[in-house]
Amino acid sequence: MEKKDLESLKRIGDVLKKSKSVILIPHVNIDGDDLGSMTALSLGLNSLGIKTVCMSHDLIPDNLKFLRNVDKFVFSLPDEVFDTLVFMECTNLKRVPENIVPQNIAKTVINIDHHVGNTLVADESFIDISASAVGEMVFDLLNLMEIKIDSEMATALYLSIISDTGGFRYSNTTEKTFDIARQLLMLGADTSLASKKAFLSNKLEFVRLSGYLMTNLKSECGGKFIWSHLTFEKMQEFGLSKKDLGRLPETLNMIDGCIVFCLFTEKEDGTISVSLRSSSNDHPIRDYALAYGGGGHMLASGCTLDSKDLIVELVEKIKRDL
Ligand SMILES: [Mn+2]
Repeated sequence: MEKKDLESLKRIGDVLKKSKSVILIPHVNIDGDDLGSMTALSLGLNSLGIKTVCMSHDLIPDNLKFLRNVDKFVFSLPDEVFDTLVFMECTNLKRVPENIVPQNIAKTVINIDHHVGNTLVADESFIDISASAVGEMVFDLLNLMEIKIDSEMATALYLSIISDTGGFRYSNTTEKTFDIARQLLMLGADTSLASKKAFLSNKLEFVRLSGYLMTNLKSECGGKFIWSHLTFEKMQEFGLSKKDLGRLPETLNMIDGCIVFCLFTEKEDGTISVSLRSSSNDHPIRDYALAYGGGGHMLASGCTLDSKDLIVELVEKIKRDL
């Protein structure tokens, strides 16, 4: 770990240890990484007698409810001021749930993230873009704070890591990722349960919707660019809601020869949520996301389009670049 990272981690550890109450907030559309990281950190702080509240803007996906204390998550802001607020991978204010004014919630704000271009203003930030998941960073933080990682915390962190590495398949998987995974296994992480829940616990309706979308994938540029558009109506027809769609891009994006994959999902208000994936460092897709006010990683990013008219525009841009 670089010296400056170690220093910011130490400062964050000190702030947390001095806190009596801590609120943890993930980015909108909570996923396995921030959920697992928040859960592990929260349990760790509890073991020191620190009171924690985990608050999410979105409901927890059913398959991720197996972690301890996830049933204690709240979905609106409690009416109190906390000593410390921890933002878990909220890259910018667009990724923070609306109506959140950090200064009104806590005296000190901490920002933990592994995304490129984090612009969130905080008292203490720890940004490590080489980490495959924030779960890796929370693992280091807990160790630095000398908090014992029990088997349930280990399972939560393992879930973080497999969520963001696609089960150690993506190029963000490093030697350190495997090393932490090995340590989590030794600490008692239930690795097969986490994998089953992360990847093999889809709702039947989800699998059926995936099948529908698979038969309707659009192929451009000789198969180098594959995309699909899910309307709100279709999602409802299959009896699904936004929180059920977390891994949909990964489920559809498994076609040989495909470099850029894009899924457009219409939301209830008519805006379009865009998931972009690339399988080649020569064709990073983050700039597309940035152009529409989004962000993310070089090979996995997202943004929101104001209307479906912009789908054609973005599709044309990607085709031109390929
Ligand atoms: Mn992440």
